[in-house]
Amino acid sequence: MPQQKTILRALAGETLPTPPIWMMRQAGRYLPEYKATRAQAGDFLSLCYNPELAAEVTLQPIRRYGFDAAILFADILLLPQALGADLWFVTGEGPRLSTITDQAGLDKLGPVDEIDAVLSPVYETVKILSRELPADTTLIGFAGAPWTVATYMIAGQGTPDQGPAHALKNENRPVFEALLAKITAGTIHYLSRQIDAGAEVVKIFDSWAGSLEGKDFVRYAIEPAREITAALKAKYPHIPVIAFPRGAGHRYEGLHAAIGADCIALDDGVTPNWAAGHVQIDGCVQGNLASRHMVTGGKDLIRETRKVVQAFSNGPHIFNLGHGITPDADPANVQLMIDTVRGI
Ligand code: 1CP
Repeated sequence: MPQQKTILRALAGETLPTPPIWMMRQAGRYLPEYKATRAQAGDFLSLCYNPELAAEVTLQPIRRYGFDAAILFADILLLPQALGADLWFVTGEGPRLSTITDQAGLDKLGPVDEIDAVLSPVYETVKILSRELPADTTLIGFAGAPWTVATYMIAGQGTPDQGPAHALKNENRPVFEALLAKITAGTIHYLSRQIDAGAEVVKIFDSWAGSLEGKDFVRYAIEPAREITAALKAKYPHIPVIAFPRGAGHRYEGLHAAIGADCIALDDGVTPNWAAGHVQIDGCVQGNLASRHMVTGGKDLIRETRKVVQAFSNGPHIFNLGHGITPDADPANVQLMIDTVRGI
């Protein structure tokens, strides 16, 4: 049967007259309706583990803007929690986790095949969404990439330079690599269950890939993403994979083949013209308008949005931001971006 959903067509390599659109963090604090539902849930984690409310916040930006894809509302840090790490969120600061710095910490984690005991509400959210989404909207499941997830599990919080994770990598490589292997196995299991529940595409977020240098980038960013993609493709050959090694810079070149992904998501550290010539020539790309335009709006937003659309117009492209939309964004600027992409 020919594929009708625009996102799936772009992921299959089709060049469309208008790129399909969605936005990283499209369900989030810039939307008043998100804040209301989050308040109803009590806190962020309760929202993630409440299938009805998590489905509701996933649907909010679809109702408001008619995006071509919905992304499951959850967080990359639910997997560490399911593996046995303590996880909590400090209001106004962000996530906190118990830390892993040695073999003893690693040994405290539970087996991969027991993560569903914690994660089953997430699969329930996916099931609700696959029933309730409009027929032309694609449902994207996701997980963090092993390196990015490890940076939080090692440091116990977000870090500007991923210092603690680099330190463990350099000082105790066996423990570091065993942790990455565990997260990789957990991610394959977690994404498989999301697909079983109805996710039509999966995305692997490697937000901190850019801080890996030289061989480390290959070993700890490309290789785990390749392994996850290969395992999923063996079981679900028809499910497209989007890889997002944020901050890869010129190393974005060749990543479709190196990872085996159907789409490479680009941050705004590379220009659309460069990426069209060096990355999109190998397949679908996603991105890469700078998120700040959702705050600043106006003529700059229109000009830069057109630049992205124009640069990628000769190949498969999914319009997106270079990173997540921020809480201080103006919802009206999102509409202006969509209207500009769609030529309204
Ligand atoms: O207070 C709130 O309501 C929490 C804000 C928030 C939201 C809306 C967090 C905390 N996570 C999320 C949802 C989320 N996180 C989604 C849902 C789907 C959507 O995009 O709409 C997704 C895909 C993520 C992924 C995620 N979580 C990443 C990878 C992408 C990225 O932004 O780089 C990362 C690094 C996280 C960790 C995380 N979760 C939340 C915060 C504030 C952070 C970053 C913490 C830090 O580094 O300090």
